[in-house]
Amino acid sequence: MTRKEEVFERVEKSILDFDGDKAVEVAKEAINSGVEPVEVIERGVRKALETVGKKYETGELFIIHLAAAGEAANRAINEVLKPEIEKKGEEIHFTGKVLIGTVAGDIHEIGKTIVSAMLLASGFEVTDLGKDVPIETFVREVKEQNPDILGMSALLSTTIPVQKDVIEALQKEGLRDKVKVMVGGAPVTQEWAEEIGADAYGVDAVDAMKKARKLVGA
Ligand code: B12
Repeated sequence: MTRKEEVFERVEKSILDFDGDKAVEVAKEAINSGVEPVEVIERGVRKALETVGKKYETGELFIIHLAAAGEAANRAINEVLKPEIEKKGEEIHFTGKVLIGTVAGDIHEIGKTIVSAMLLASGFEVTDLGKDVPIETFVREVKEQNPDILGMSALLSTTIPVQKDVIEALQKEGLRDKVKVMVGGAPVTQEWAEEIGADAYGVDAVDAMKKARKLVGA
C-alpha cells in the first residue's frame, strides 16, 4: 500500500468509527503530507459514506449511524478540506456565477457543499442556497441573481423528480433559456439529466467543475 492509500484508509476508518475528532486530525495530516483535498474527499470521505450507506441498506446500521458518519464527514470537510480547496482558488479569475442547492424534501448536503467549494476554487462566484430548497426559491433566486448556472443536488429516489419540477417551473417563468442547469447527487445519472432536459450532469466534484467550465465556455 502506498503512503497516499494509507492516508485515504485512515480518513475512511475515522468516519466508519464515527469519530469526528479523528477525522479532522487525519484530514489535517493528509493535507500536511501534500495530498490534494479533493482526493481526500473522493477516496477517503466519500468511500466511507458509501460503505455506511450500503450497511444501512442491509440493516447492519441505522439512521443514527448515517447521521454520525455524516457529522464526522462534515467536520473533516468544513474544518479542514473545504477551506483548503477554497484557499487554492484564491488566485483564479472569476469565470461565471453559480447558484446551487439541494432540492426540496432532501437534507443531504455534504456532496453539494463539496461541489460548491470546488466551483469556488475554480473561479466561479457561488451562492449556496443550502438544503431542502423550495422550488419557488430556486426560481426566485434565478430571476433575481441571473446566474450562468443553476446546480441542483438530490440524493433520494423520492427527491430526484424535484429537479425536473424546478426545470419545468423555470420554463413556466420564461427563465429556462437564461440559465444553464447542472444536476448531480449519488442516484442521478447522465440519462436522467438528458431526460429532464438539464444541460449537464456531474458525477463528482471534479466532473462538476469541468462541466461547469464547459457550460460557460471557460
Ligand atoms: C450521510 C447520509 C445521510 C445524512 C446526511 C447528513 C448531511 N448533513 O448531509 C442524514 C442522516 C441526514 C441522512 C438522512 C436520510 N437518508 Co441518507 N445517506 C447518507 C449517506 C450515507 C451519505 C451521503 C453523502 O454525503 N455522500 C458523500 C457525498 C460526497 O457524495 P454525494 O452526496 O453523492 O455527492 C457527490 C456527487 O454525487 C456529486 N454531486 C452531489 N451533488 C451534486 C450537485 C451537482 C449540481 C453536481 C454537478 C454534482 C453533485 O458530487 C459530490 C462530490 O463528489 C448516503 C449513502 C450514499 N451512498 O450516498 C445515504 C442515503 C442517500 N440516504 C438514504 C436515506 C434512505 C435517508 C433517509 C430517508 C433515512 C430515513 N429513514 O430517515 C433520510 C432522508 C432525510 C431527507 N429528507 O433528506 C438512502 C437513499 C436511498 C434512495 N435511493 O432514496 C441512502 C442512499 C442510503 C442507502 N443506501 O439506503 N442521510
